[in-house]
Amino acid sequence: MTQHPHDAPTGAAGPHAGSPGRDHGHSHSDAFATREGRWAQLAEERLSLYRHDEEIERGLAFGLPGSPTLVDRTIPTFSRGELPHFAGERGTFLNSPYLEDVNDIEDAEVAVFGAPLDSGATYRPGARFGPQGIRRSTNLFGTYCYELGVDLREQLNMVDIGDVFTIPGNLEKSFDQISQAMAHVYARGVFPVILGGDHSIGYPTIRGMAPYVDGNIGIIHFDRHVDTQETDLDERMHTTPWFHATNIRNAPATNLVQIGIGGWQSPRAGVRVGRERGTTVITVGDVERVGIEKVAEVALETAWKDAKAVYLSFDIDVIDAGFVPGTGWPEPGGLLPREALNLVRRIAAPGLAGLEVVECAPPYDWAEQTALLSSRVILDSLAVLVREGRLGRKAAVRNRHAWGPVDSH
Ligand SMILES: [Mn+2]
Repeated sequence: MTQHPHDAPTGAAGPHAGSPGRDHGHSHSDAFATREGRWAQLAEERLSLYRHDEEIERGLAFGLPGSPTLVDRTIPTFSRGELPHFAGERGTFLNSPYLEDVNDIEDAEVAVFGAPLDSGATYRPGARFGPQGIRRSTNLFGTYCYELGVDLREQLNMVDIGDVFTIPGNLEKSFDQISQAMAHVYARGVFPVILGGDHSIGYPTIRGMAPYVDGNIGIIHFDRHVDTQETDLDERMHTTPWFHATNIRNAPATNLVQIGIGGWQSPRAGVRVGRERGTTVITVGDVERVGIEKVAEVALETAWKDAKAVYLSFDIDVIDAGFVPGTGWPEPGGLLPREALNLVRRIAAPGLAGLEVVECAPPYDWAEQTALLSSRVILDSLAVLVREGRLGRKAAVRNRHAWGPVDSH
């Protein structure tokens, strides 16, 4: 990675890889000393403040210095940059830089984009507002995560490239638009993060990246529903993405792992397809019985078997309906948020090729809780990818307002 003097080193340095600083304190056992809480206290010290300081300088230049009565001279007159979190509509995912000209995408390492589509919904619509709701929910997050020991603003060259122009009256044209967008990002070596949209987008996203993967793609799919039937209500809907995605030559069903499946919304047609094609289904009961660590291990083993890339498709309805009212098919009895985030962190660790979070429908949401959890799935995945050294290595060359590592001059 390009290393700026102010940049913190990244790399496989999680709490379970050992304590970054030798802690020979006597009040706790060694095991306690290597725990996450202590590890993170030490890890924070190594994170740079370079992008933070740069943002404050820019804020003062563009937003004018604050009034003379303010003691904190980093505060501008007009809010620019991160603070305060309640001021204005920040607009992009986590307030990351907006990239208007997508021809410049190669300058970034990660591109976030929305696929605002709910024409594939067979029950509640509203996921077309998902990208908007997810972005807005990130207004209350900072760029630093305590227990993951990562600051995305300092470590990850991420941009928000806005939304795909979907065609609400025509799913197939929308799929074509989404595949074309995905191909544009993925073919240029940029890591895609897609804000859904209903789950029908799972097919066009895989279709867009597949030609650029030199080998098989494994898919790790979190959902209460299998989504493997061929059609629903006579069309390719949000209940059908994996039937069509696993018809793609290098996205075999045997590399499809489905976690959190269960409940009373399972069309039997999809179950038959999964049985015939050999998908791997892990229920919420399986997660309870064998535990998160083992489930993550099995999922990774299956998805990565003879594969070159693994893609994460996360349907927010995999989480118990009590936590995610704002979704197209709420299903009680799903994963707890803590379980889901723990699983996602383990699944991201060996590396991902991209990820999507789908089925967040803000019109049914309360207090932004579904959008907040959707954002957490993305943020936690990215932070783990950075911490493990899978992302966070590419410095921007052209973007003056970029995040992430800085080229050594
Ligand atoms: Mn679902």
